[in-house]
Amino acid sequence: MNLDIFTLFPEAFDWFREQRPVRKAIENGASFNTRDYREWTPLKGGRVDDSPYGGGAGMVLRVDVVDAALNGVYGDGDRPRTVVLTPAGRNLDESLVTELAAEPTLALLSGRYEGFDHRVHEHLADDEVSIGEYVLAGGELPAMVVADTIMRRLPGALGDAESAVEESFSDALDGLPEYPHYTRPPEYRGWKIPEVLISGDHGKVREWRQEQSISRGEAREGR
Ligand code: 6GU
Repeated sequence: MNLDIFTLFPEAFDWFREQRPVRKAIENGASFNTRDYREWTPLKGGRVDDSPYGGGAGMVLRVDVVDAALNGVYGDGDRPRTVVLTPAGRNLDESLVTELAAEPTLALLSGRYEGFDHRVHEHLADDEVSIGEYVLAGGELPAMVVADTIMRRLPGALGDAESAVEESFSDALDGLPEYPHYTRPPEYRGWKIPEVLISGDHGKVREWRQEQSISRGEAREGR
């Protein structure tokens, strides 16, 4: 996976880039790049935005600027799957992550101001993705959320090869949330762990965990 994040704030990703799963994925052959729109802008003074036609508050990222950045990185050849981050997009979930993580290269377009000129959505992006139904001031946090979900799936990202298999919403759990975990001490301030976990009966433990996943799934649906 070559992940390219287009942004006005590349430095916002410095912390993310240093996180263990990301470093490990990179050591195992993935790449993670931030691409600054200003580096390729055809406009004077590093300008990237303009006021909206028809009036109104805020500034809009220009389509020629975004196109120039994509050309700058990918040249005249084929462009990779390109995702624009927008609260109006398709909600991110594990099935979309599976799809995106399978791409050889992925471009994430992150914006600020009032968003992108709509021609970016219409002509430059293949998908519009949201991370939930609320509005954030910019696309950097959503880009990191999308990047995190993808990078942790890549070879070598997680220490224990099994740790992403049986987790919340995975196929191994039939798309259900994960069961609860407990560790020592077995009792703290009178709060006990479920007996079954220290029974030594692996079949019973498996059964209990499955029941827990199912009832957590039902509780979520009731919300
Ligand atoms: Cl992708 N962008 C912004 N600005 N806000 C959001 C979002 C994206 N997803 C949820 N809220």
